[in-house]
Amino acid sequence: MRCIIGFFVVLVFAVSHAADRPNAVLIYIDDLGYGDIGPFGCEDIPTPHLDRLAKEGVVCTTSYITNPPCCPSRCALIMGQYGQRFGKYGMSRGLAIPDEAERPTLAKYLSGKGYATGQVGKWDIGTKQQGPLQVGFGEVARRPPAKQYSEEEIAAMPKALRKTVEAKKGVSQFFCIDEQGEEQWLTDYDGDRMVDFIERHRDEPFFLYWSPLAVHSKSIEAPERLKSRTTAPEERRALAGAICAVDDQVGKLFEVLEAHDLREETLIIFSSDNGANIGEYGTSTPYTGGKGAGTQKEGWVRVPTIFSLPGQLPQGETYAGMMANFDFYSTIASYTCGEIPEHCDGVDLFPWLQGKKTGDAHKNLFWLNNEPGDAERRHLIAARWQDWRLYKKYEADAWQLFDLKNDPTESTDLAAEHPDVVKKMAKRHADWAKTLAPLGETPTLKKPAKPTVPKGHGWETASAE
Ligand SMILES: [Ca+2]
Repeated sequence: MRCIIGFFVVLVFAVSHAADRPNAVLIYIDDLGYGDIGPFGCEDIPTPHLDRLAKEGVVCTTSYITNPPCCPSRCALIMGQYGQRFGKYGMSRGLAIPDEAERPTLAKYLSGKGYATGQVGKWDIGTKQQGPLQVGFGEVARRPPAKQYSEEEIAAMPKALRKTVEAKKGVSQFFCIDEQGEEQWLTDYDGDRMVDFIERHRDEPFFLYWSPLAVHSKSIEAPERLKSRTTAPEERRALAGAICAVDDQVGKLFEVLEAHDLREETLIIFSSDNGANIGEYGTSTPYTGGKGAGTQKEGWVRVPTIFSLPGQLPQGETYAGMMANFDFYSTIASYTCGEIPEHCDGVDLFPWLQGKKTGDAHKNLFWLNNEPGDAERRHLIAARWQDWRLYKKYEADAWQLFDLKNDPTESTDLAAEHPDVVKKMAKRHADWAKTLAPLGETPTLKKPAKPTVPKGHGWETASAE
């Protein structure tokens, strides 16, 4: 009898354990533009799974990254803070992220709470010694070998593709070789790793971070089977095809979660590390700007974001308030563990997404990239408040002011008409800047014995380190 009671106690505990310790999947696409998926108005690239995610979730139309581009954006994301809080004012690639007990990365925080934590895809965080396993992830998917094109394959390529592939000595950027020795589109390979991770950890609380190389340039290798699904004009067919592959993986995610009845206890966050790559014909519609020549405009930092958690978050709704990528940390921490570490700049977004709170999750957001070593096109000093965007490129410049609601393309500078707004926002920016750490020094580190993300197939675990 005691044995039977014991069995039921274990069973009841296991059930409540699953409900109390929900899962989170964070998808962070590289260079996906605000206007390049269906839920954000894109019409020439079919994204049925993202459309479904939006239908079963909340589309966040004023979601920002505060530290562009790739590397700083990911560092801010994983730390749950403005990058400037740890001295990151620009690209600063190789600058360490904090390694402090009281300031854990999101992965370290969740690992410490007993979560199975895994990362798949591009890393680009911290120093060359700070790989996923070193900053708190329990597992990292090894990077598969790249496909090596044969001379015959190269000779048969259209000229532009041939030029790109030859520049890389025939090594493919987006085709890899899978465990069976077959070539596979890297994004598809990543999706299979996501499925594998969830399959293996379905009976325990997990956090999965998928940060694919897609849809970073150059998407030119995108195969016809992907491109032909779109109605994109010729110049953006490659990017469009690459986006289709991203959408496919969201489909795989739905499938594996549903197969194990985990859909309603797994928060899915989908977002991008920075705005559209204009060079690849990405779009920021209705805004302008993006990666490349457009880094001074809204489209560089405003990204397409979707939250989905049927049963707890509304479905088919839009949240138009201001929020930032560092809110992902605090929202995941709050949802999974019921608390937010003190160092976080972010808030738990649930009350806003649920409509319990209205307006902006952050009344003000700030940008400050004046790192002397960074590319000048990326210098950016800006603030957002209500519908206003205050902006200048260099400290010595005059402020410009734009009304994003009535002028999303930032065509008319209203600074002279609204000196009071300029003064107020500039003062807030200056006050915020006073709270930041000084510019960090990027170390010159020797190449580590092992690459930051291990190469091969399968998974490397922290316990094997
Ligand atoms: Ca990027």
